[in-house]
Amino acid sequence: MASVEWRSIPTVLYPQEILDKAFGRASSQADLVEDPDKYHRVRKQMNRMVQSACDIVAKTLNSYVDRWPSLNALSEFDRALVDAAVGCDDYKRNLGALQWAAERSQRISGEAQAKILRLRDIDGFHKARRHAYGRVSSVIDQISPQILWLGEARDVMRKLPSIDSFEPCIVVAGSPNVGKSALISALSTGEPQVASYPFTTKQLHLGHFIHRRRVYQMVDTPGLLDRPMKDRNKIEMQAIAALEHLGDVLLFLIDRSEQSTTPLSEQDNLLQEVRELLPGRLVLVAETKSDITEKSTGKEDFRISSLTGYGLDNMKQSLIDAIGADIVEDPLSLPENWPREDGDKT
Ligand SMILES: Nc1nc2c(ncn2[C@@H]2O[C@H](COP(=O)(O)OP(=O)(O)OP(=O)(O)O)[C@@H](O)[C@H]2O)c(=O)[nH]1
Ligand SMILES: [Mg+2]
Repeated sequence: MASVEWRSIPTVLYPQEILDKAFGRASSQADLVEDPDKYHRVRKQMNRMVQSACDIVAKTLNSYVDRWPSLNALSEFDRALVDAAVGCDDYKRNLGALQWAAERSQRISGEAQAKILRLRDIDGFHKARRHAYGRVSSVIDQISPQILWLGEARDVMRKLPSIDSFEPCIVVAGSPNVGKSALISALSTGEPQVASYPFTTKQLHLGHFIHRRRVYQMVDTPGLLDRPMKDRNKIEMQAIAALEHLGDVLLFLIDRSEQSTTPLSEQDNLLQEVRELLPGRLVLVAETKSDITEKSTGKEDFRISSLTGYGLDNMKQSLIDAIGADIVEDPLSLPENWPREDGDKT
């Protein structure tokens, strides 16, 4: 499964905009109708107007349904993010309402066209068209709260991190200011992406490096795994729980430098909490900012500096080994010394 491109969720038009677009295009369609006989012309025009207006309404609504990620197809992490960000139930219900309205609109179109077919006077054609427009407007009116909800949800979801759940992922945690973002930048090929978790104001960084054609993603956890869990609200806990489904290894950073804004004892407690929160998860610990700390205490798995690059290559290799994504043999590659078919067959 590739990552969900949250950024490409389409803009949702306002209810009135949807109607304006539909009626506007329908009018220009009617203008194209040519028939010297007024009776037939008007009949065709009214027919065309109803048909294209309803069509555009239905197509617009269905395009949202189609282009919004389907919850069932999401990874557990992404689903948990959507749930924490906007609520999965509302998400489903509101998209469902659009689908309903699209179907209604098609039905209204069919009914109006059948009616115009039966009518025998110009006035009747106009009336049938107006009636159909009225019905479509009232359908859009009815789902207007749902449309507005989706518009707002889109703005929230656009900022979610896009993580490919089928590629390795390193989750980087630790108290505020320990150097999480700096490390992701230092290890990243290119500029890290900036995203956000639901309901934290802090921006998270999403970086990656490539090793043997695999993309190793690194994701930041500011505002999530950076302070005691006891005073967390439900939604924050949910976002944290989402991390259970993400990542192959958790890299916990400890800052022993003078610069540290969190006492060491608190950082240790947090590490303990994180371990308990994500049981079964491989946790590796790195001491950061080695350029400004005293000699290694030897307590952590790694000692690094994102500033000077000290220890980074070594840690990166250990992470790759720990994840073990390489171990799976590429089924397309042949072992060395494999006899070639075009070789000597004599
Ligand atoms: N000397 C030194 N400073 C570092 C190093 N890594 C990060 N810093 C500094 O530490 C401060 C915090 O770094 P960030 O990477 O923003 O820390 P963070 O953990 O992402 O912080 P939050 O996102 O607020 O939780 C910045 O001023 C960095 O310049 C390092 O290896 N050496
Ligand atoms: Mg940061």
